[in-house]
Amino acid sequence: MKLRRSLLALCTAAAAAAALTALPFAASAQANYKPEYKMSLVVGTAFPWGKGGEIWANLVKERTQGRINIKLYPGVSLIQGDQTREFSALRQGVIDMAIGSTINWSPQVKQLNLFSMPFLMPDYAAIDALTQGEVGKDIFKTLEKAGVVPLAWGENGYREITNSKRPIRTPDDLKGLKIRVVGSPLFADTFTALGANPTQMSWADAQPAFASGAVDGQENPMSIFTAAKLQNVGQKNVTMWGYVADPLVFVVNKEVWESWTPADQAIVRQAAIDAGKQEIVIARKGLVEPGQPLLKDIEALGVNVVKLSPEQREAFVKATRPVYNKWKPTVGADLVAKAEKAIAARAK
Ligand code: X2X
Repeated sequence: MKLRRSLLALCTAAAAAAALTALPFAASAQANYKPEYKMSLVVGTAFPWGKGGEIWANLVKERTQGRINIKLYPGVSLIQGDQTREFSALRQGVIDMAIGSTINWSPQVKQLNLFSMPFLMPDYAAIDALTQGEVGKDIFKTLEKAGVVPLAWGENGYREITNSKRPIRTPDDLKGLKIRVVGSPLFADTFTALGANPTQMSWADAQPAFASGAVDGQENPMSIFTAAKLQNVGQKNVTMWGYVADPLVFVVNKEVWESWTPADQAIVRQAAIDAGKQEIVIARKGLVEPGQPLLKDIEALGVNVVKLSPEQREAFVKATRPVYNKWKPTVGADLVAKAEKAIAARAK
């Protein structure tokens, strides 16, 4: 009896001692945590992209029991709407984490222009062959070297051409149209090669420019078209040409990442992977099912949707081939070759 009591006392003392040493550690780890982490996004939760951000933030909050609390900043509001500055701001710590388009970060990370090379990726299986394969791993290594922590892939989508003037079926139909393009010079080259008149502006500036008629057209995924209601700002002609698609990348600022315990890092990484998978399904909704129901919804809004025959599409491929070749060395000849090989070997 006496022995049992002293054993019990010993165990209690040991447990108390363990608690005493464990407690300050946990408390100090958490003391470094910010009350709120800022997540940058170009668009909000009405769009698949913003939904992905919401899913990621919610999963992290739930799985860390609120230790990591993420707030969404859509409209790239932490950098006054200038989406091409997002990557630098992430590196500097103005932004804690982001889901960013490869296009917006490509001025700083030239390899990301890969996805904007005209007509590189003929179908969704081709996008997956890149992001989920060796090319995706190489690009993550590049991003790590550039000073951020990449965690998972998502998707904005295939960028289709729209305009207020006329249906586009041939490169000639693009002649003279003023087309708003995103931040990478590769886009200016592509639209110049097609005879259009490209003008670079942020997404924030673009929408009033469509409304006023200052620009005639633009290119964006159909999920962006519908959520932003571009039919209401004159964009009545859509051509499904699938010339480029922009994946999204889930990343965290390096210092923020290093301030988290390994267990919390694992939670944030897995949550990004889970959110990315869900986001890709949302982004493709209505476009991968037979008959592409999303296009019927868009037609019902009074929009003319042109689908190109393989021959018609080929004319655009041909017209933009010099741009593709010009950009190969900038993107990296080895990376482009690896991507072409992965696409040729994809399971269709
Ligand atoms: O600006 C665009 O076109 C958008 C919203 O698609 C991106 O941020 C790349």
